[in-house]
Amino acid sequence: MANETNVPSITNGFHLMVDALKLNDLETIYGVAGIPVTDLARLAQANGIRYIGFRHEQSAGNAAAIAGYLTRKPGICLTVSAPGFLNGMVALANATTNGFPMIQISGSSDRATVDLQQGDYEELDQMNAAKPFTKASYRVERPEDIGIGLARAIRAALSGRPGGVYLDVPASVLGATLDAETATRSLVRVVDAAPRQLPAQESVHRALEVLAKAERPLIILGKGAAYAQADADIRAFIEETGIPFLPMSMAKGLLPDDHPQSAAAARSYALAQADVVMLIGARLNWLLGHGKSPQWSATTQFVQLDIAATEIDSNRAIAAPVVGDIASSVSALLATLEPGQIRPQAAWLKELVQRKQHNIDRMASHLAANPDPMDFYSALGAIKGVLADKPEIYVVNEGANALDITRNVIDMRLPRKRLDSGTWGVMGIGMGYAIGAAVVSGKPVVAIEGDSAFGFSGMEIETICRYHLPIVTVIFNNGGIYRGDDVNRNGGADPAPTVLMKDARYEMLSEAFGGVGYHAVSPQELAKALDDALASGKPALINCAIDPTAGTESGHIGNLNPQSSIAQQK
Ligand code: ADP
Ligand code: TPW
Ligand code: MG
Repeated sequence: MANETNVPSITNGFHLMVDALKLNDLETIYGVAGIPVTDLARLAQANGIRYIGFRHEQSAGNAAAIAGYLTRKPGICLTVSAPGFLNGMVALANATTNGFPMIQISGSSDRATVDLQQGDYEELDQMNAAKPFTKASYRVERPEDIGIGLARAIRAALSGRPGGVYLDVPASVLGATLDAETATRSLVRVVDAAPRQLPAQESVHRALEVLAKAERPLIILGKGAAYAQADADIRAFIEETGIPFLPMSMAKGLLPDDHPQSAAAARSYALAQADVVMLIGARLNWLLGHGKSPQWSATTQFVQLDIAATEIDSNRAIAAPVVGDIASSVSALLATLEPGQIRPQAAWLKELVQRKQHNIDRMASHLAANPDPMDFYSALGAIKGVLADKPEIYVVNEGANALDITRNVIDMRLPRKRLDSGTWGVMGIGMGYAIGAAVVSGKPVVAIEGDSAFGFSGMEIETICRYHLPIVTVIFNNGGIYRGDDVNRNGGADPAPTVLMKDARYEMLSEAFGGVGYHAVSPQELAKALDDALASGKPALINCAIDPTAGTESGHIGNLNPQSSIAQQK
């Protein structure tokens, strides 16, 4: 009756935020509830948004970030004020660093009190705290700005190089009322949030000319290429030109790792010997030795495809930049390429094949050895066997040795199936990425985790069990960070800085929450456990006993530890 008598119906900030998310097809929220966002989570769930509640905001944020990477829609993370906000910030900063689209929406305390620093509950100037770690940081101050605020956040997260965006929503804005008609009009559905960015045609010609002069060309695929979802065109360009390619870790599977043109097994040789390198969505950062000596030749010329113009010449001069989105750039290259224009020298391809074979043989003998206790290779040999006919499975991976050796051993055959520590080499992404991947895809996930790496997000095993997600966590338990055999240099009873509990029964964590737990001490037990766990489709954790002396300090990047000409005391 009231509506028929000119009394406008009323809505509030909670409803507006839910409506704004739904209007933009943002269908999942990853978060931790509490003041002032509990009712936002409840209302979202009531209105058909899937809400995944975590044990720690960092994992919620990591799930949102990887969901963004996989779906090209910003992953939404919901946090409470101050400490919850800060817990989520590591994930938001990591998303920005890796180029994953994500929005962290956080409740915040009373503006007037916060700004006069009068000591509010969970007081923090969150919007400004977020700025250095994000692509953009906004605050909504009025309920009628929720729609435009979310629209700005979506566009900032998705356009150009994707990244993490912070959206601050004070408690008062969530609770504020306004009339339903004004509210409806204030909502914004974002049109074309990641517009195509066409490369200049002259840049396309220049790139092809540089490649045409190459004798020993090489293509490096990065996670920007994987994110672009231009899989068929990238493959066509590589196959038509015959140029060997090298995938960065998260670009593995863009073309299958067993593709004849893959130079992965001859990586250092290929980097050092190539005369022209084409980077497709990969930065010349530390992961590529900054493009400099000793890994690279000083005379190598570069072609670089990237959406961010400022990435060009960041570490080395780029002879042929192609600035645009990768789908448009690769399609322009294909359209402009003339038959036979690019021909790698036969001798180059032959050298790479020989180097590859040598390394593949060496790897095969590592994998076949059957040491007791297991080392990383024998354990991974077992996992490789089980995953061989299951290319659709996601592999999440973190650790040091557990990361580096898995990356080399486990082949990927489909794009965007490998999710790992990425640009920062960060620990703590494991369970969050596994949950995000399982939620958006409904597909099984195998998380291969160092025992230290696992600890950063281990409590999310409860989340995995609570939502019945098909995630199998494999822990490479070598009793520590890098190794489990270091000693206390003062001879005291405390363990050494890198040592963790050697005989920890991590599998019981899974059992505690109704999941299955396995303890594997041989490759046969590990293969059987993984097979059974995947067949069941239920949450499981496999604790693998790995030789505490099997790893090396810092895995493959021990050279990054500070060196000093003065010998260490003791
Ligand atoms: P990796 O770690 O695999 O080497 P990086 O994260 O260092 O990859 O590099 C990815 C690059 O891809 C970034 O420079 C980013 O700007 C770029 N990029 C991301 N998405 C796109 C896209 N759709 N089109 C073009 N470039 C992109
Ligand atoms: C957020 C430093 C790099 S690798 C690693 C740490 C703590 C763990 C290595 O041990 P793990 O693997 O996982 O058992 P393994 O197989 O070699 O024994 N804090 C953060 N990120 C990083 N990278 C670190 C610390 C680190
Ligand atoms: Mg370890």
